[in-house]
Amino acid sequence: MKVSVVKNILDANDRIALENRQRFDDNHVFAINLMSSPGAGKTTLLESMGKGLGDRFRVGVIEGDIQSSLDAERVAKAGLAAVQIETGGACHLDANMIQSCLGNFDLAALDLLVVENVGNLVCPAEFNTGEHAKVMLLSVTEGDDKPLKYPLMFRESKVLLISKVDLLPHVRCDVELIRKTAKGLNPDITIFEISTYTGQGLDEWHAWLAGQITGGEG
Ligand SMILES: Nc1nc2c(ncn2[C@@H]2O[C@H](COP(=O)(O)OP(=O)(O)O)[C@@H](O)[C@H]2O)c(=O)[nH]1
Ligand SMILES: [Mg+2]
Repeated sequence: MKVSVVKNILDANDRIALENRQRFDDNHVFAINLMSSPGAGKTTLLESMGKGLGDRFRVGVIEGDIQSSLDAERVAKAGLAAVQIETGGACHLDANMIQSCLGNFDLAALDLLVVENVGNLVCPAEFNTGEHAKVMLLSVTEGDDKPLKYPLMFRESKVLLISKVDLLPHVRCDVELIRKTAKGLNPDITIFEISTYTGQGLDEWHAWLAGQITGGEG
């Protein structure tokens, strides 16, 4: 019984996700679902995208947090159109929550929409929000065993950003092992090593995004 209830919820979510996807496609918006555990650097990355992409593309952000509008305020300061969803306890965003706040954007005026999901390495990967790509961060401070412990998110993601590589001299983390394990789970995953503090890897990440926006499905 419990299993079928969960299945019904996921079916309903997928229906709404398809509607969201249609709206993104109709408006030529490339949409990504940005996921990681809390503190891996999602919002800081968005702030840097404001600088690195803001003059070329029009970027909108939906911020998902259990509580507070701090992240939306941060990215708005970086020049991106931002809307905050407070989930009030829910550990992930779903398609319905995204649909509810799409009306806050002029989608026709956007090139890229980024959904910053609630910090959590598990549940967000289970819910499709209608995005074209799931993108995840794993920071080097979290440990190189995480792909094996939380495989779903690595399987679902089109891109893995290994973040905070500036800290590598100070932590024991085998980046090659992360790459190998992630590729083992998902051979097609694209991997970038980034640091928003030093700027390492950001040009490559922005180039990937620009390629998706101009030549991709969005
Ligand atoms: N050393 C280092 N710290 C970072 C980097 N990116 C973000 N941080 C720090 O990590 C903490 C959490 O960042 P935040 O972007 O809020 O993470 P989020 O919870 O995933 O949105 C903050 O103190 C950031 O300054 C990075 O590239 N290198
Ligand atoms: Mg954040």
